[in-house]
Amino acid sequence: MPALPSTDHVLERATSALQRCGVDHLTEVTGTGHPARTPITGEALFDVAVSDPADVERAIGAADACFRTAWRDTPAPARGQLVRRLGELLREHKGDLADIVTVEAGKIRSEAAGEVQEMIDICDFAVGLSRQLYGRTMASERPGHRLMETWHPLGVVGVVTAFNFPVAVWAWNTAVALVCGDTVVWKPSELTPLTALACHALLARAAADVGAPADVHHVVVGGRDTGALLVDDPRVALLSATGSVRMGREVAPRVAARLGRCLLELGGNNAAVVAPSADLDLAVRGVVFGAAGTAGQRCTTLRRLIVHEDVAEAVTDRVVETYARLRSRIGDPFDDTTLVGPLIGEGAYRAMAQALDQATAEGGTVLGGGARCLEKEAPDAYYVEPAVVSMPRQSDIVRQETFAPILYVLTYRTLEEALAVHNGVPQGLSSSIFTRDQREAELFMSAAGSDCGIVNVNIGTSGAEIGGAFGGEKATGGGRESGSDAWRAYMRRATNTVNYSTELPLAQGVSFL
Ligand code: UN1
Repeated sequence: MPALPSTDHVLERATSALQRCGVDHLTEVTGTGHPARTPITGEALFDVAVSDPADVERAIGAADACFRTAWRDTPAPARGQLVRRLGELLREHKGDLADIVTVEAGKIRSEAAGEVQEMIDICDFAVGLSRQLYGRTMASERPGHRLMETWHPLGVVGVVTAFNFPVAVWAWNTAVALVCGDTVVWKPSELTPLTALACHALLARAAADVGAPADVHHVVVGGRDTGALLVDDPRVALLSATGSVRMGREVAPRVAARLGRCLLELGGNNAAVVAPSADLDLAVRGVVFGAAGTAGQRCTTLRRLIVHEDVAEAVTDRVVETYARLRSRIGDPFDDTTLVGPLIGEGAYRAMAQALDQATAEGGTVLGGGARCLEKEAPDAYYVEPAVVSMPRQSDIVRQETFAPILYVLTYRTLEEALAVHNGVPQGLSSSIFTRDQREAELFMSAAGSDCGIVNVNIGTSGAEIGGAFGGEKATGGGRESGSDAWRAYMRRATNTVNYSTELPLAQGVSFL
């Protein structure tokens, strides 16, 4: 098992990466601080300043003023130049940002680098988008009239992100919001303030380099109370929040009460159906990455395996065998041989242990994994063996999202039955089917198939590319971020009717005067 580094070593790595990104951490330390921690050892690194309500007020005020006086009137392709420069700086500092992601979120090297790549990709996408904020022209029913739509910037976008994708989800929102002419106030998870300070420093540098106003972007550091100030402020035109269903249920009615806009990306309880015709080698690899990757802490993590009874034993045995091999690859996420890093903290570990107990009480059998590891070396860190649990049916615990590496295995006889189980959970983020039968694949993607926002064939549930719209249905919140036409959520649409005739015909044939 890869040995753990000391907290001092992790601190040194974080500090030098932060400095290269343009953050001098010493200036961030204040009396009323908030400790930045690393899940690698579970210990505190140093304090960062927490924003008080006056800081949040100043951030929103400055972002709002910048929107009104400068950014919304800057041509979109010129706004794109800011994002182009940000993309260049992200390329230059890919290793530094990946280091900070590993320090704060505990992601293994390749996944941390992949997350930064996702930021670079969305910057490329957004630069192209800055010349493609297209509106339609419609045929007017009146002679001498033109009917069209124009997309305008919306205002301040409040971005609230979670610990598990501390930089990519910010980048999806921010790169797109900036080219759309919005300004951004970002509240990162209180578990990952350092990644936020690094991203903010890089964006500030990009703004200085291209002559964009510094106030296009602000970071506020804090917990729920800080987030609530964004939620309730009428100047925040769009609140884009990623997190738990519980958080979404609190946020959505409050934003609705002021008739603001919300974009929610909440929990998933993602499943893969493995059909008898599936390529089992491919399916097992897809399942294991989806379920054990990122130590089960993606919103797209595979949590339920719905496998046909003819192949259930073969698939389950192979997944359990592969999980057993993972056991020697749990540990220091900075070590290149590690595949499973730490859970974010004690709460996540307790939730996992409780879920395993409940699963057993509901008739489940733990087929492998579930134990805590490395507790002697790092008593405050929480490393776990990813668990596979066979369930007799989709009981209560299976219907919940436990943000930890637990894969529940259920079997099915007919595809109809598999679909009922698949869709029989409150969440609707990501889904996949492993099959070589085209009818099954098409049915799974049809209106009568998976009810999720992401529906895959012969790949796992996680690891979506930025080019598609990302988000889900039902309790996942309905929002879409990232690619495709998700940009529309960050703009307001004006419908324009222009009369270039000398007459004034009224629509619907109405006559008046
Ligand atoms: C998340 O876990 O909040 O599709 C985002 C994926 C990543 C994004 C996950 N591209 O797994």
